[in-house]
Amino acid sequence: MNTQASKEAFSQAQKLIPGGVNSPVRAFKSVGGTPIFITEGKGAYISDVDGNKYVDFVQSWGPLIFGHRDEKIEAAVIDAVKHGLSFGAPTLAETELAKLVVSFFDSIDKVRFVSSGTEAVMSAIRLARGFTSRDDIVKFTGCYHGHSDALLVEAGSGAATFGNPSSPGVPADFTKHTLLAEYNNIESVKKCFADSNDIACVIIEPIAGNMGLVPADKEFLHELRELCDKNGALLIFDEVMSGFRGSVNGAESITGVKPDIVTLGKVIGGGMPVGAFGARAEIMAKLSPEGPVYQAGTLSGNPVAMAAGYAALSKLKANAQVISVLETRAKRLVEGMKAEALACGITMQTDVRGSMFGFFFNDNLVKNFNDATKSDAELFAKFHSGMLNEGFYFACSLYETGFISTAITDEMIEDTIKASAKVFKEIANA
Ligand code: HOZ
Repeated sequence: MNTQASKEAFSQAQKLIPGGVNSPVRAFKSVGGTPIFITEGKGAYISDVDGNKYVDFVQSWGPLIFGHRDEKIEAAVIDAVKHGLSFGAPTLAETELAKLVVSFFDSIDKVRFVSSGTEAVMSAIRLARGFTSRDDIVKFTGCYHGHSDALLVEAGSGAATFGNPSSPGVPADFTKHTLLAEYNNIESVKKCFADSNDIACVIIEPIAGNMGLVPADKEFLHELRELCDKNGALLIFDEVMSGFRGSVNGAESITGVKPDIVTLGKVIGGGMPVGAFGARAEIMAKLSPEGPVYQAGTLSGNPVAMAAGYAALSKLKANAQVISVLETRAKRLVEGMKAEALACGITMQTDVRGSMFGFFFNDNLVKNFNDATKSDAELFAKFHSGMLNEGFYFACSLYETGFISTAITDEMIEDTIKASAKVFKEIANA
């Protein structure tokens, strides 16, 4: 496969943009080679500057559940653009999207829109602190909640990919209120509550997607809920990635555990930059201008982003069963690849939640970040570049998740499995 134009584009970009990218994990550093530069996407496919075409299992890291250039979303965006790009004043579109979001989540009475997942989570933490009048927070090693100071501690995603789970530039004073626990280990959370009586909230990705895909055990989440209630702390589900991916009604509908605050992003923007956080009315009433907890943004509730989000979510409202169709495809994909790997003597651990899928080259089950780090990163890199060469675009880090969109057909899944068989054979025979 010729990727010369991408190589040249990357070299130009590196002269002007740190690392040549505007989000670190995109740089392909952990899988080797250079990132491919995308020219366009349509349905299940993306094309690059060299004219290569790939089946896209990244889907812009989650937002594009209906694939690239979904007709309804595209039309909604074009229509919104014709009315004006931004007003910094209320529009009907915000209330319409809010109504839709609230209709999906039992735990959300009111929602505020922001422009990114990072912003949503940062604001949710402030709200939890304001509501409880406490300072400490508990987060889990390997969970990623965006790049705000207090949360960039032992974080997953790009932070883990580059071995800097806690970043320089974050003053120790800013993270002294962040307590760390181990995912799926309730004793580690009990220890946090024993160490501090000032815990405002526990934040968790109930379906972790930033240390690879590692869903939380149901029982663990139930115990977490009980611990929070017993200690007067709020439970935050960070569903920026898993929202409308694991289930249309949130992880609460899969696990039976109701959070106090939910953070959202990705799918709710239909591909435009949007984040949101929501909770029951009593908690949201603390937020300015109703209450004293301050949070604001010039582009918050941007009309074009609201239109894209509304188009995406209303499609999901009308076709909620689509998640189980995607789940069946995702299961077939990982089971198929796992069997092909095994035939070549390679052991894979796989998991699926709705349209999210994950795999580790690991002999043992992965239940937390420590387990994930024991996966074979070199093998992952070989698999990634082999699949890219065959025309299949997977996330370029083992600490990320794969996504199926409705544009990916059963036939494409079978083609992916066939390609994986070829790649595993090449790896085994090398
Ligand atoms: N942190 C994002 C996925 N977990 C990656 C964002 C990006 O590089 O676009």
